[in-house]
Amino acid sequence: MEKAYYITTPIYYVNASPHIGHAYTTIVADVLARYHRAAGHRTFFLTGTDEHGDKIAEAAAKAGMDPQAYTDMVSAQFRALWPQLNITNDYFIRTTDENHVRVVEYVLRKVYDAGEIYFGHYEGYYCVGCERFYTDKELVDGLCPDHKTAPEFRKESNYFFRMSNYQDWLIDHIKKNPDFIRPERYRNEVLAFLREPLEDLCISRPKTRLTWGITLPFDEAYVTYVWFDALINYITGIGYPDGADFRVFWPVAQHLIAKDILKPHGIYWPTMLKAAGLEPYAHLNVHGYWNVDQSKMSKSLGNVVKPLDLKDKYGLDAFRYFLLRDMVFGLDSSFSEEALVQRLNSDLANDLGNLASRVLAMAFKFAKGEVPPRGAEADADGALREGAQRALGETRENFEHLSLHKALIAIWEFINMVNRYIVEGEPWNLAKDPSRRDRLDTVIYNCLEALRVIAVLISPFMPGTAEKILGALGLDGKGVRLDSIENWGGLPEGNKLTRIEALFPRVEYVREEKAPPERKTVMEPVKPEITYEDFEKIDLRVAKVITAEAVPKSNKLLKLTIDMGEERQIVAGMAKDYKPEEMVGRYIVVVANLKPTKLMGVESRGMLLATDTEGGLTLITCDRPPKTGARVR
Ligand code: ME8
Repeated sequence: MEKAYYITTPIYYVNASPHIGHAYTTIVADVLARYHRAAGHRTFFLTGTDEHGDKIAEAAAKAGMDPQAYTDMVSAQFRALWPQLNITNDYFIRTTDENHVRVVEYVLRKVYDAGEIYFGHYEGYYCVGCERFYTDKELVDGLCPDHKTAPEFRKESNYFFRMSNYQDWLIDHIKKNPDFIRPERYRNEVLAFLREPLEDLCISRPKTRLTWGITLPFDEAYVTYVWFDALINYITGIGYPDGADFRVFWPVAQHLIAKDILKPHGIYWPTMLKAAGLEPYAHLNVHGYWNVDQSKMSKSLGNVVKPLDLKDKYGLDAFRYFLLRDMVFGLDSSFSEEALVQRLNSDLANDLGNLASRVLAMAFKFAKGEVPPRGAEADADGALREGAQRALGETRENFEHLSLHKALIAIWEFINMVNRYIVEGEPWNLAKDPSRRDRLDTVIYNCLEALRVIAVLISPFMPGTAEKILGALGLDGKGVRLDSIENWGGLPEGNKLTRIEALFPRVEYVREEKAPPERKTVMEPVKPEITYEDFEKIDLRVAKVITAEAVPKSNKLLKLTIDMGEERQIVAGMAKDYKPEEMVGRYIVVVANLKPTKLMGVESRGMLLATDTEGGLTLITCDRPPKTGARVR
C-alpha cells in the first residue's frame, strides 16, 4: 500500500499579523511535506487560522470591527502570506468555516452522549493571551509565564470534559509510544505534568460573557471553549467523519507546534480524541522559540520580525535556509539578521552558488553547453558517487528524526566534496591535453550529475533554487523524486544546458543604527514626606576617592577607598560608567551612616550618590573643592 503522510501546523490566532515564528513552523511543515512528496508518499499538509474566543473578540473590538469582518481580514493575510513563502499546503482551514462548526458540534454531541461532559462550577485564574486557566503552581510570581501578565480571576458555571478519566490511559499511551511526543524533553514535560492529578477541562463559556464561538449543541446559552473548537480542525481538515481522506491520513497524523502550546496538544487533544472514540495522532513534534534579544517574539513586546521584510531583502530561499539551518529542532534559537547574512555569504554564495556557477561555466567552456558523455570511472569518481549516497542516506535518516539542520549539514558535506573534486580533478589542465578528452568529459559529467543530486536534496528546503539548478541542467524542476538520485548517472548525456545568473549574490551586512530611544524626562514619583528629624538621621558627607578597582567577577561594581576625614571602603555600582582610574581624585557625596553590607563578598561602609543622564550614571559631586569629611547640608 502507498505510504501516507499527514502534517499540520497550529492554526494561528488572527489577533496579530504573521511573524517569523509562524513562518518557521509553516516552513518546517512545508519542508516535511515536500520531502515526503519527493519520497513518493501520499501527502496532506494542513494549515489555517483559529478565529473564535475572547482573545479574537477583544482584538476585533479594539480594531472597531465586527468579529467576522475582522477575522476575514486577518485570516486573508495569513492565507496570502503562505504562497509568497512557497508554502504548499493542501488545504487552509478556518474555524469559522461552516463544515468545521458542524464537526465541532458533532464531536461535542458524541462526547456529551457518552456521559463525558457535565455541568459544574469553576473558579480560577484565566490568561486571555493563552485562552486557558492556570493553576497557582503554574503561575510565576502570580503572572502568566508566557505573557508575563496578571491573569483574570473568573468564577463561572460551565460545562466540563471529564479529562481526569483519561489520565492513566494517556500516561500509558505515552510510555508505550516513546515517539508519541518528541523530542524527548517535551515528552518528559508532559509526563511530569501528568504526575499531578489531572483536572477536568472547562469547555464552555457563557454567552452572557462571550458570544464569539460555536454554540454548544446541548445548551444554547453557552459557546465552546476555543481550544476544544480549535484542536478539532486537525480532523475537520481531512474530512472527518465520513471523508475518504480521513481514513487514509488520520492514522499517520503528525502535528507540528512550538512549546507554548504543548499542554493543549499533549494533554487535551489526545484525551478528547479518546473520549470521542478516535485513535490519537501518531506524533506531536515540538520545536523551541525564535527569540529576539532574549525574549520570545511577540506583538506585545514589540520585537516582531516580519518574514516578508527578510524575504524581500535577502531572497526567499536564503531566508528559508537560515531558519532551517540555524535552529536545532526542539531548542530555542536567537534570531539575528547578521547571522542570516553570514550564512547567506558562506553556505549559499560561497559553497553552493559558486559551485553551480563554476560547474556550468566549465561545461560551457569545455563541453559546448551540453552534458558530455560519461567515460571510464576513476577512484575519485567512485568516492564522489559514494558521497552522494551518503548525503542521501543521512538526509533520509535525519528527516525521520526531524533533524533538519543535520540533513543540511550532510548535504553541505557533499557540496564541499564536489568543490574538492573539481580542484583535484583539474579540468582546466585536462583541457590543455587533447589525449585526455575522455577524462575531461567524465569529470564534467560527474560535476553536473552532482549538481543534480544536490538540487534534488535541497529541493524540500529551497525549492526555487532547486528548480533553477535543475532547469539549467535541462531537467524539469517540478515533481522532484528522491529515488531519482539513488543511482548515479540519472542525468541524460547530451542534455542542453542553460546559463543562469548567480544563485546567491553576496550581500553586505549593514548594521542599522538604532535611533536612540526617545527620552522623556519622567519624574519618578516623589517619596512620602519625612520630617526634618528624619532627614537629620541621614549623615551625608563629602569624601575624596583615593583608590578604585574593579570587584572581581562583577561588571558593575567598583571597590573604592575614600577619605572622609577617616579612611573607608565602599562598593559602588559605577563600573559601567566610570573606569577605576577616572574615579580616583574625585569628590563624591556619601551616605556615611548606612549600615555596613557586603556586595559580591566585599564590605561596603557607605553609599555614594549618583544620578541618571542620557548616557548612563553620573556622580553627584561638588562645584568647588570641598573640605573632605564635611557634612552635606
Ligand atoms: O497558539 N518561535 O496560535 P498562535 C517559534 N491558535 N514559533 C512561534 C513563535 C516563536 N517566537 N511564536 C509563534 C495558537 N510561533 C493557537 C493554536 S492549534 C489547534 C491552535 C508559532 O497564533 C509556533 O508554531 O499563538 C506556535 O506554537 C504557534 O506559532 C502559536 O501560534
